[in-house]
Amino acid sequence: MSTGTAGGPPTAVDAGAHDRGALRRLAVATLDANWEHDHTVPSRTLYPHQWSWDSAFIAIGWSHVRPERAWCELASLFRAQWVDGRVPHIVFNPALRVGSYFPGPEFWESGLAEGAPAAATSGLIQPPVHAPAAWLAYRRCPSEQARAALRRLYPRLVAQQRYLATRRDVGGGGLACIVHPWESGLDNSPAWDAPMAAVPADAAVMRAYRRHDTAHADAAHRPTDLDYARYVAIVASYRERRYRDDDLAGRHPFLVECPLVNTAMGAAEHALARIAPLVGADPGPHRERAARITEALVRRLYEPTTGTFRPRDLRADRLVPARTVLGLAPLVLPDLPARQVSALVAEACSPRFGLAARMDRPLPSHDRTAPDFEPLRYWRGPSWMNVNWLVRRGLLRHGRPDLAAGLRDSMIELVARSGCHEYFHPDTGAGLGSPAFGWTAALLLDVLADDPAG
Ligand code: 2M8
Repeated sequence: MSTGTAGGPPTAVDAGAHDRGALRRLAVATLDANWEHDHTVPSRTLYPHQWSWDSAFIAIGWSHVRPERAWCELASLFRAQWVDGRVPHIVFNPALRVGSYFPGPEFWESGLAEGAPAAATSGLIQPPVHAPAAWLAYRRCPSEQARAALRRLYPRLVAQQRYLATRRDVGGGGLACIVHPWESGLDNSPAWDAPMAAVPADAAVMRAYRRHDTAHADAAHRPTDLDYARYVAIVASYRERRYRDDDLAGRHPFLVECPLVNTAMGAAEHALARIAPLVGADPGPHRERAARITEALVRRLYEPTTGTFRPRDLRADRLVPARTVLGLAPLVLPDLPARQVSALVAEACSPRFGLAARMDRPLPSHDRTAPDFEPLRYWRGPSWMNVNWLVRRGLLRHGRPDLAAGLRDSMIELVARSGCHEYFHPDTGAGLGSPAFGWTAALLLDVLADDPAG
């Protein structure tokens, strides 16, 4: 039933069979193969270190099969938290050779920054989905050990939120801004094209570096050299000031309020409100902050004439034009007002995203009808398991189990057909990117477990 390469994890399950047991085994084998002493790598080839939001999704998967690993995963990530509260988007494994990933620790120079941890890390963040992950892991498998782990994590999760809500509120409107497209997790989304176009860069700069990704994945599926030249230039600007956030507004080339990052920040406050009583803390302030974040999201990122949430480019002071899947993220918020919920469901069910109770194609990462929709290129069209998972949770939250079921079937179908790939062709469902990818396996376990019949 499952196929595999000698010594490696299995790679696919007979597409027709939909044998839930085989799918589960495939997912567990993928996570096991990516486990690395105290964390799980997203991919042995493309991403051999620890990534921040990957670890949160992966912890949810571990909670279904080896709950102690869920807590170990989160604990190892938060050991690399900076003194200011930021949780770095990459924690580098010192045992790996130089050049095993670009940009590696020698590029980031985190050790020169004040308040950086002993481990080498990047200086950026990713969507703060860790508190919801911790809450789900606890709820899935509550125990004294789990409660003790939550007690240790809680102050760190609070510090992470404080960092985002204070140092990163560059726009002053109650939302956190991202200072690099990598912070969104949707690196080369068309959402970033307008703000990125204003970053001066020359693709030839990349001749000085060796990209690691294009040695392991088709270059036509990855960001371009010009994208990378801009990524490098934005990091250089932040690194020059040792990743300080004090005068970002005046000088930093990329400052954007992202709907996904801010939705995650709001969802984190909701999760902390559930965790607080378990660890002897007051849930009240979390509830208040959650309400303020939702209100700020609607005020600053919702565009009423199109009924969409879009990122706000703080440098240009306008919403970006692209309608990407990032705009569906606020559905996750339980207190999103009914008007915005209806608008997002309409957007998701439109031909742009094709959500349905019976989906004929998977949910894409970008508007299918847009001229810059690219079915093969990374975050510019392909379907991703983590985004599907978030949208599905939002649909369940807002009373649309019919649509949530359609999305769930589509997610299961993708893995049954193609294996635990990093992302999938949005028309054919063919697997793209890394073949044995951590969060795909983890979130598959979670959606499988959600079905009493599964
Ligand atoms: C991708 O991002 C990294 C940079 O952080 C890369 O392209 O090298 C993104 O898909 C990101 O969301 C993800 O966390 C990371 C590891 O899976 O890979």
